[in-house]
Amino acid sequence: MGITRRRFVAGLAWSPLLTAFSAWSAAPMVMGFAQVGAESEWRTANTKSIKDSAKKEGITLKFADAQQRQENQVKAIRTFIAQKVDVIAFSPVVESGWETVLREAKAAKIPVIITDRAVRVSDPSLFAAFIGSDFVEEGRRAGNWLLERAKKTPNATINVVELQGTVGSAPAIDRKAGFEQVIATNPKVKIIRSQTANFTRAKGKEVMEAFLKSEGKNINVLFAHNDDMALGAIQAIEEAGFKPGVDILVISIDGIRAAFEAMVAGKINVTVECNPLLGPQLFQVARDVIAGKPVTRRITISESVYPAETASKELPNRKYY
Ligand code: GYE
Repeated sequence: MGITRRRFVAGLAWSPLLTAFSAWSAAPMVMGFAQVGAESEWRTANTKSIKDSAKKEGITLKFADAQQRQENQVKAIRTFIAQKVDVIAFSPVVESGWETVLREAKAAKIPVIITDRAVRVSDPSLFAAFIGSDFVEEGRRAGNWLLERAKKTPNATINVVELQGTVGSAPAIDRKAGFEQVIATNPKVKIIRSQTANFTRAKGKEVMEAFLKSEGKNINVLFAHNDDMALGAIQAIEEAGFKPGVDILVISIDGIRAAFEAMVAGKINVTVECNPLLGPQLFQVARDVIAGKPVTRRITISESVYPAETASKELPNRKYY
């Protein structure tokens, strides 16, 4: 098929149709994508969105799963450079430490698109665009929900325990900052314990167990940086004999299907949406970057807040697993 097509193109060399035709016959775009890992259902939905969109668009996708380790991502990016892919995209596990490998991509003239999590680099020309959510805003939204809720008990102190995402990752840093910024306006609301649980269910359960052991009844609210950690923590709360959603309010982020189910069951009070379905936009931007068209450098996704009262109505519409 390839040979026949090439001969046909050669025969058309004189034709004014050649330009249009060669666009059709050009090899499909090859993208190397270095994913964070498979730590959460958000991530599973994100990976599926990217793989499905690549297939739909006829793009050759080289996909690497870094298992939450930066060194694996760096290795994958170097492999993509050696393979001379057309474009590299990745979701950086942590914010810093990317300058060297991004300079290597630049030297090889391979454009880089960052998705989901941001990078901190001193030279903005090291990547072409960023597509993802405003994590600070997500943290603020979580904090605002709590301040509204706190109005019901104006004299009570509200002790919050926080399950942070991966240390050094943009969503962990930003969600914490946004949440703290908002709750700082109410001196009754205090974070009494805060620790990472690496965005996973297993760790969420483990760290919550430790919080419960040391703080017990003092805990009024759990703020988890993602739904998976909240779901793990809910198990710990139940095993300790408390009612999640009632004895301990549960606030989380992402909006995966399982969180909606937990809200319907009364175990999560609110989830702040973070949309993982970035595939279609990623390939649109990749095409524009390769074609040399100007692109928006920071493309943010619009998202909502879903309190438990909206959960049963919203559940059938949920797409993030
Ligand atoms: O919230 C979490 C995942 O980077 C936005 O990573 C993403 C976060 C998401 O593991 O569930």
